[in-house]
Amino acid sequence: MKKLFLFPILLFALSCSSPKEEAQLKLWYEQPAEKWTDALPIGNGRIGAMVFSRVDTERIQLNDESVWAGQPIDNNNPGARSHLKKIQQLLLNGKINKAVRLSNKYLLGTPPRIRSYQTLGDLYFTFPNRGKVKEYKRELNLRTGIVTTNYKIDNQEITQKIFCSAPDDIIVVQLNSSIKGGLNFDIVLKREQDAVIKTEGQKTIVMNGQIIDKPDPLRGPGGKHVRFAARLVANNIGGSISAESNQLKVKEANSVTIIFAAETDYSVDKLSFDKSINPELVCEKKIANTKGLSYKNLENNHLKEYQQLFNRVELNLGKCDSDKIPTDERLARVQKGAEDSGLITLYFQYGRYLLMSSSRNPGVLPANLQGIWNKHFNAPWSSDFHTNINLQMNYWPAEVCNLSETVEPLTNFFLQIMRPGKRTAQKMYGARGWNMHHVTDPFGRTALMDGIQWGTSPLAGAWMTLAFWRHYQFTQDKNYLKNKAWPIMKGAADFVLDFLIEDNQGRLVTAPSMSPENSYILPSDGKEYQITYAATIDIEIINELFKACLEAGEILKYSKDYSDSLRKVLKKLPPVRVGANGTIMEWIEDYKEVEPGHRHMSHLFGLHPGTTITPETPELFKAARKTIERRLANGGGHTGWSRAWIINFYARLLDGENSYKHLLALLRKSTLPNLFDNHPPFQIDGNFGGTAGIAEMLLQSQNGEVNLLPALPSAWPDGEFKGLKARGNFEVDVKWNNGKLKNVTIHSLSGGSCTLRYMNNVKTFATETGKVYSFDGNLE
Ligand code: FUC
Repeated sequence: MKKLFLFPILLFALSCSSPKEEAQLKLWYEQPAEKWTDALPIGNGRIGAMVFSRVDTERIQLNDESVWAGQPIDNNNPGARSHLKKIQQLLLNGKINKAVRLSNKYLLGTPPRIRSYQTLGDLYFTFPNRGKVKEYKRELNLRTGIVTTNYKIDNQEITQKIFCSAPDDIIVVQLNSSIKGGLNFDIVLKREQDAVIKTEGQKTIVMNGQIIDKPDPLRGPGGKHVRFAARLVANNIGGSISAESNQLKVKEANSVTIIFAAETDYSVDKLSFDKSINPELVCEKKIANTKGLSYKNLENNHLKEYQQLFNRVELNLGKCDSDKIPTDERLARVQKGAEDSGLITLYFQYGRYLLMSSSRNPGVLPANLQGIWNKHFNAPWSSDFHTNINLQMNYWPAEVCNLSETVEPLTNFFLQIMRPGKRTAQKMYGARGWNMHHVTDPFGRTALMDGIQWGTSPLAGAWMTLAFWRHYQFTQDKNYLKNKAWPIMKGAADFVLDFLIEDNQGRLVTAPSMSPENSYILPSDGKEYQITYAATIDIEIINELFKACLEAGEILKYSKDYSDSLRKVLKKLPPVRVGANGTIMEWIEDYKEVEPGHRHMSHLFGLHPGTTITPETPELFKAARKTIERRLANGGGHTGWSRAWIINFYARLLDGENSYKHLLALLRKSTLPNLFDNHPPFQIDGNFGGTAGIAEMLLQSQNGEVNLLPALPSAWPDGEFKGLKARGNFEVDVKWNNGKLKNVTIHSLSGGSCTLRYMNNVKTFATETGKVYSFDGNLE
């Protein structure tokens, strides 16, 4: 039995490791999407859709990034500041029970929750009963960002193409029939609540809506909130289109092109609705702008912008015959035990695609827990911005995968979040600067939310700022550093400076604090708690943030007194320590954890995404490995994002075999047929964390060196990448054979010194902007 089972798998694995050839980069299927997680996503960073490619009734589920329930309110608990000292003293003195009681009453936000990101609605094409469908195929081509559906009915061939254009900010669908007059269908736009849908003239459907929130003591007062609109225009070649009972009827057309626009009155600058925006007019304008442009013109506009970003990176992990197998079957084979390096390449490039499609201009909000793709009115975790790992993880692949532009919406959002964040710092903690907790929405709620056991992460904002520092490190854009990153970083550091208090041993500590979202057992009463003071992650975040501020301060020639004040504080922080069982201590005391297999591994922040646990700190480096092993031995890595984090951890431990093992586990246990990450349910952070992990295995640059193939697994003996980025603004191309570096080319985009490392071989050389430097496997 066993032998029989293994034989085809072995064959399959072998066929994937022969010489290289450009991968197809297509997700493709031989049947329409049944479930939402079979459908294929498109997006331009602001609007997007899930395409089902169905034959009887095509469904295109629509999203606009700012269709959110809720409104701006100040939900900081008014009792926080006056009770903070008391709570801090209780925590320092081990009176946790009392501290919990007071925190529930005086720290938890009022109201304590946010509302949900919502679907925009659905577009349907309903066809009359037709004959038997043959030769069905649907695909998402990552090289073009276009979803194509093809099938035959009798002698007629139908083709549907759909893409979401960033330059024109519209969705474009084209249907073609190989037989003249062969298209007969109805076009229907729907939304189950808060919207009115009508036709206008004979070829246009208009949706106008406004989210009506009911009063909810947990989420805030009710009212009429975000206004939204959508507009679609259908144009035919041959036949006719007419309006009838809020739908469009296509009769005997050869070809139909549909242009769809959507808009809300949300303004990121205001973190609120802006009543001066008329979403209906904006949609009209966007559609009017396409006047005179053919489908081909629109497709060309899209391709020009899309490919300029997408084509920057090539990855090849070995030729893969399995490109000839539909993606769902391919995934199923891997889930049964096969290995498929081509599927990993596809997963990697899909991660880049998803980030571009959910976070780029014209988008103004960062990618949320589901990117921009959400069919719910009340989504799991509100499809929100979770800042105790998830939003951070979304942006891990951005820089290294040569998609720096995707960080723009995140930066601009956080430049605004600083305002309510400042209020929270002041009102809750009496501190300067700004802070937030573990969750926020587009209206910028920054108070402590959900419950003190989930939300007591006053340094979540400080963690977020590292994405902006990283953006500078990779792009060397000093203007960005000065005008955008620095104000956010400095604001977070100012908060930390004021928030820290002295503990009974004279160390500077954070209080309240927690290790997201784990609990410990307090020895004195044997009970389980979450809140404490100076959880290890806080210390690691401060180390990282201050290190970044010191470097940034030097570049910007910021005041020396300020840098000195940071250095002084760094010296008084408690050290990150190793506990009795050889793992990194998760809390300030060597407490026993309630869930040793917890999905969060926050005390490993210093290893990844942080940069303070390295081979140069051998004791912590060793303990970090033990920490992961203990989590894994107790069921860790069970959510998609948690598994993705483990890939990155092992890459930082320079352990390619274990990175690879968990990459396979991500595909085997946490990946849906459309290659969306499965938390469960669908949550996009695992896609982004997995993509970053693959890059991290091939190239690292966090500690002053460009480390080539630092965690290459034996499963990828031959391969090549082009266009990955390293800190210092270097573009890196690498080829390897038989598991060994063959050659490397560095494109220096900002000049400066470059230090290359391959295993124990290190080479430093000066570079000039725009010049290219090539070396062989010995770095000669
Ligand atoms: C964190 C995680 C959960 C989930 C949620 C959105 O709180 O602990 O697993 O991913 O975010």
